[in-house]
Amino acid sequence: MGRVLWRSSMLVSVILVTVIFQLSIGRHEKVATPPPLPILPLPSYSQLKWQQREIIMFLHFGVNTFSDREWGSGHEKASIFNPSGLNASQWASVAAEAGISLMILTAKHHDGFCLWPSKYTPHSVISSPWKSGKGDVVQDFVNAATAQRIDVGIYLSPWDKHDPRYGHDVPYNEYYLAQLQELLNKYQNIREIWFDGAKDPKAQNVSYYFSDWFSMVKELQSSINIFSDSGPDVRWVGDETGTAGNTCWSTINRTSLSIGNPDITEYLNTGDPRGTDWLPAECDVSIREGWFWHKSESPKKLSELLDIYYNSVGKNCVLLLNVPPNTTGLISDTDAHRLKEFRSAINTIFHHNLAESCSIKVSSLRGGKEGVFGPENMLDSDHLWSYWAPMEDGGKKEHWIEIRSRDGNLRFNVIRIQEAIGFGQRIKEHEIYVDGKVIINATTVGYKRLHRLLQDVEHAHVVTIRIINARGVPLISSIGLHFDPFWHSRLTVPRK
Ligand code: FUL
Repeated sequence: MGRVLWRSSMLVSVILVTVIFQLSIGRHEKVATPPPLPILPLPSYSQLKWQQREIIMFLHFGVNTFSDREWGSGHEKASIFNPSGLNASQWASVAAEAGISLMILTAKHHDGFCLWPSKYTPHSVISSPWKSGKGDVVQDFVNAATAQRIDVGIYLSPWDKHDPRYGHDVPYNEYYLAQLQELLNKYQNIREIWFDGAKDPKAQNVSYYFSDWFSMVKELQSSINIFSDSGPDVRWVGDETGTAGNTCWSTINRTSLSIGNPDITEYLNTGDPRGTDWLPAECDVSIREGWFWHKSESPKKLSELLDIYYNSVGKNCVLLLNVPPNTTGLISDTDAHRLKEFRSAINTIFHHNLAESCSIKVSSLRGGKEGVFGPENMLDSDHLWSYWAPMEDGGKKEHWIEIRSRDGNLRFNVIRIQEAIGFGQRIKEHEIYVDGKVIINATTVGYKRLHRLLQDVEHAHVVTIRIINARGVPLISSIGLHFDPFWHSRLTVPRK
């Protein structure tokens, strides 16, 4: 009762203050209604940039490429690292053609071999025959990516099976920190750093000084995103299949997370609507079965990559797709070709938005018809700061968007909804109706939610999106009705 009274008196005072304000600025001057208050937690500038990338590329490369293994023993001879035609520009061209804006390289994997000439260990390119020990893969990678205007990231495995300091807390942490400083001082503008929680349970015990590592990273490069099971900027999604939860919050409680803890994978997969930290999920998966290149493996089919896309990017995550260079030091033609097909399929699906030729009605408008929060904002190319905002309602009313076809002939099989996450992730539950019949009953939306329908919708008149539960008024930055021709053919063409 007290709460209801408090709410009504708040509403009355908001209306009063608004009226007084309008009177005080005079009748002829128009000022815009300000945006609504955000709902915390919010993404940082770097997290927002990361989210908009949608697909990023992982490159697993190192001694495993030559030993045909996934996890090296740590006893590999540096002499096996000898790519006959390494050309990082080819990696960057493949990425650029696939519309990728960030590439992450395994500077050191669990085997401990370093792809750059580290002064803290001889177990690196220095001791390899490649370029007579004078090469630096990380430098080549950074140069090539930069030339294509692609950003770079680095993976530095905490688990090190080679270094004798591993197993001794202080010496190993000193070594690890020294390498972090070496990398982040030498190679500038690193946008993501990957701290992998993987480790054989039988491996030696060592405490990683994460707080020291993270502080050092932020000290050296301020616009970097730190990835680990527990962030602090990007979290692991909890599996390596490229699949986020059907419910996927970018919010979570960091205090409930720890790195390398197998018991938290489900929590990582779904996030937490009550989470106090903005920590969006990244879905890492390889284009092939393994993370490293193996002659015996081939890339996934286009239909599998599209499934992954819908299950990651389509569920509010960023897809980190691994494309491993081969023993020559190049991305194999088969993989490059598949990646190109993948990008072109995504472009084909989302290039045309049927909603653009429809009339859009909404349940209410913040600031009324004169305001700047109209439904047209959901059809422009700004998917963050231009959005439809309904009237504030104290959380009581239902909000809806009605997409009405002008000729009653809508044909689509994908529905896209995007929230203006700059104001916090809000939607808890939504439903979609086609001509009055419910076809989707789902939970979160976030930066992007894609519903790929089991059956094509044909000859539809009206599509209604109802937001039935949210952490505040929903703010929708974009909507789309699309037709995915690959999905359709997947149902009819038998899988090879
Ligand atoms: C895992 C590692 O063990 C794999 O080798 C790979 O690097 C993958 C991305 O993370 O945890």
